[in-house]
Amino acid sequence: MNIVRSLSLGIAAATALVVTASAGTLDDVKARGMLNCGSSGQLPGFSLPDAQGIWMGFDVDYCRAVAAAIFNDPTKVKFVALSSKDRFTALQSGDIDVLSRNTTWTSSRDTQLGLNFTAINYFDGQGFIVRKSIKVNSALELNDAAVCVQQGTTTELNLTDYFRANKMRVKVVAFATLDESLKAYDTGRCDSYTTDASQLYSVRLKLAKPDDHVVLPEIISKEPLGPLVRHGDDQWFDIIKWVHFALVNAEEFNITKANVDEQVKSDNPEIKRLLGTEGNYGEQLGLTKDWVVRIVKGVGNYGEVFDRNLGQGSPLKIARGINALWTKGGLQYAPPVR
Ligand SMILES: N[C@@H](CCC(=O)N[C@@H](CS)C(=O)NCC(=O)O)C(=O)O
Repeated sequence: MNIVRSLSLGIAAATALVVTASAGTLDDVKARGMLNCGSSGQLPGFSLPDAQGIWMGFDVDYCRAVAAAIFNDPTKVKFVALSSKDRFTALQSGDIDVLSRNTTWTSSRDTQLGLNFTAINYFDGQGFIVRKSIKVNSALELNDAAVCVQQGTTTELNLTDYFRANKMRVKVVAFATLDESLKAYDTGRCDSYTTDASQLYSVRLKLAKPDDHVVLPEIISKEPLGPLVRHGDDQWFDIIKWVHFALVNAEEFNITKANVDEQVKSDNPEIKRLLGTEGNYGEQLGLTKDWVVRIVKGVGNYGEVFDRNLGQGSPLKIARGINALWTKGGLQYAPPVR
């Protein structure tokens, strides 16, 4: 594979190894008593072990939600830290059951890796961070800038595309790990660091002096993020997809961690179907009737997961923006349970 092609996929060496899952991931996970979940482990708000080594974050909570649905226990997850470059091979090889790691859904990744994107749980877009001291207010003022970026990401190609489209020159300074690329930016080797906007808020917290930096207003790409599974196991694909839809539907019907026990008594037919007091929709997925009750008790609804990790209840304070529910003018919309 030539460099341009691998850059355009953002998938590096992962195409070399495409293994199709045998059906039965759910059975394997149950037999193991544990979900194997791949995530970054480096990004506050998305996935980061705390001082006790307990993984926390938005991507982490998606795996906890899956474990809650299967085991009625959100702690039954083994997290595997994966860099941008290694993430797809870990899923292809079966080291993990699901990849929940700030990963952008693109056509090439969806068709060339033997993997399936399940849903978009965060609508993101690429941005730039700069030191306030360089007095730049727009990405269009970055002509001739040195920009730090991480390899194996969609970020690399977007960066060169953007500068070319705007007839500007850029010096791309790419590293394999987040630590290296961020350090290079923090120590002044680069004028800017670029990644998905959500992650800019996250990595900013890792800089020596976060307040000395500003995120520029331009969003230069679409980065729809979501979890992935291997090809070849439609039941597992359905489960990961519907865990996301359950979280979003629970928010839409105002079912929260605090009120779910009350909501189970609701007469509203849509709530009854969602919480399993009517029908057998959980069983149709290979789970139990109360799968959504388990999820919400384990991690809360989509809005609670967002607020706690990324939103107002977190140090990142990211606005819901286009990740608001469709009923509030956003893009988060889940098909109905029926
Ligand atoms: N969404 C983009 C970028 C994702 C990405 O890997 N971003 C880097 C830069 S913030 C990252 O997560 N690094 C953390 C790590 O390697 O553990 C993609 O899917 O390619």
